[in-house]
Amino acid sequence: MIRYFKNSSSLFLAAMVIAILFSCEEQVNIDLNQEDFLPKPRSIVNADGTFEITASTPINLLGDEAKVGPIADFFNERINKSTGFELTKRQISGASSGINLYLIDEGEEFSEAYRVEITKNNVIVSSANEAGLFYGVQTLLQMLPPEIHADSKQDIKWQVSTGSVRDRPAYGYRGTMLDVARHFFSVDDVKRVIDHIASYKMNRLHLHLSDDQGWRIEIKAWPNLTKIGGTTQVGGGKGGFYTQEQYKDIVAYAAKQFVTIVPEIDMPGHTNAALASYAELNCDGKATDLYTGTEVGFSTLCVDKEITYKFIDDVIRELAEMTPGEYIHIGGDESHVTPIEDYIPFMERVQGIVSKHNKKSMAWDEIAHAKLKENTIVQFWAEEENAKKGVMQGAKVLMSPAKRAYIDMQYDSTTRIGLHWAAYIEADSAYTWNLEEYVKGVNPDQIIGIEAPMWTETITNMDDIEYMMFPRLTALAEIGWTETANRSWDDYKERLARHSEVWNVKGINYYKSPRIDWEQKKIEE
Ligand code: TNX
Repeated sequence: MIRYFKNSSSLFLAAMVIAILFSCEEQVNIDLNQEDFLPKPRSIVNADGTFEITASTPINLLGDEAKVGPIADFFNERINKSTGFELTKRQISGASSGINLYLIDEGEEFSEAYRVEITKNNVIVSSANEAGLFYGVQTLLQMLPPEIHADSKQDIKWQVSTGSVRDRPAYGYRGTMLDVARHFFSVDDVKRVIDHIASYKMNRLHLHLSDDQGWRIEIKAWPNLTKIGGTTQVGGGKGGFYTQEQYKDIVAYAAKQFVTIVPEIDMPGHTNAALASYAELNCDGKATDLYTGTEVGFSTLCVDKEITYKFIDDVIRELAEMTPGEYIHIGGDESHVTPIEDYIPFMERVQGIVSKHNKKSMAWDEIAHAKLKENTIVQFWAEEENAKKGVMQGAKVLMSPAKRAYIDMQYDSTTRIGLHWAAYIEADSAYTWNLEEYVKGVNPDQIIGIEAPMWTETITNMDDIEYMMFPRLTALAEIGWTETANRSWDDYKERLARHSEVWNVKGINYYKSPRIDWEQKKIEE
């Protein structure tokens, strides 16, 4: 079964010969090197010729059907509306004509690595793991005409160029954060964000589930958190929250696209919604008023009260029970009214609660003031000193430098939404940096990856989210996926311009950055 790998180069030679023989046939020949892949794959080999998907193309499942079947279903679902096809799945034992999804049962040392090999007769997407197979399918989708994303049937030929792609990510953690506390977003909105990030091979969605302005996750032991704390948001709107069933639905939806949800309960600061819901969490025993403004740093849990730790234990326990991912994010940022001598033992104790529930802690970089538990991740956003303090304690760092990776920042001073306290982040500024060099003293092997946070003080609906995401999400996804040596702004911006046709088809209102020539057309032979 593994033989085609060894012979792949001769297979391509054969494919090329066949392609030349049949070159009089009418076909669109796209050079694979001109494809608008985002993020850029590690290696691309072009061949002459095309493979066409028709209504009768089968999807061959090679390997464990329970694992490969859902990935075939995902592909079918994605292409169904635009093609009108429902491709037949069949379990077979060797690659055949059609689209082959091949889960190799041995021998790949890199998780998420995949290959896509295309000849005139077949497509073989292969990987040693399901995530890799899924990314191979995402790459195949990027090879198809942009109209593949239309929601009505299109009368065009569904051709892809022959050749091969071999690929694997540079970093294992590639994510986005969505702040659902400042403004609440529906389950459907969160699912659309998951679709977006997964299509660029990101694999984590961090949900900022609590802050001064709102508590967004049902906790059965503390019902007022949502009954009271869930009823507001910035600007005074009605807020909202996810029931545990809805949260589990989000987790399951994300898992199908190999995205892990990282839930955050921010503490000891950013806690006004909880403090307004339960008087006993306050040192003076009085509930605060609900808050709908955008100030930060004015609230704190009462670190001296035992009830505070009972509260945290209940919240983390319920959250851990419905979160299959390994991390619980415990915030720890901007606790300006918690004295440092209180902050440190508090963050140490909360890490212990997280481990007790068999999860690992993640927290904003301020946590490095405290003693870190083994496996705690420091999320760098503001203070390089904190990131360095973290690695000196042996911790790994997640990179979210606000000056480059905060997708709630305005593009320039005229952007109608967004903040600019860290920087204006134009399309090129989001792209032209790398994880290895950003903080001197934090080395590649100490970095787990990248996360692009979307804070939502000024962002109120899906249209706003997409406007701030595109075209920066693709830049940050590529920084996490593609090795630095294989990236360049000039090459990226051309791929991006061509890829924007996908956003047009999907109805995404993206920012038409003047740094990009959006009229760039696909180079056709
Ligand atoms: C800083 S980043 C914050 C958030 C704000 C954000 C706005 C971080 C850990 N804290 O509370 O929403 O700036 O950009």
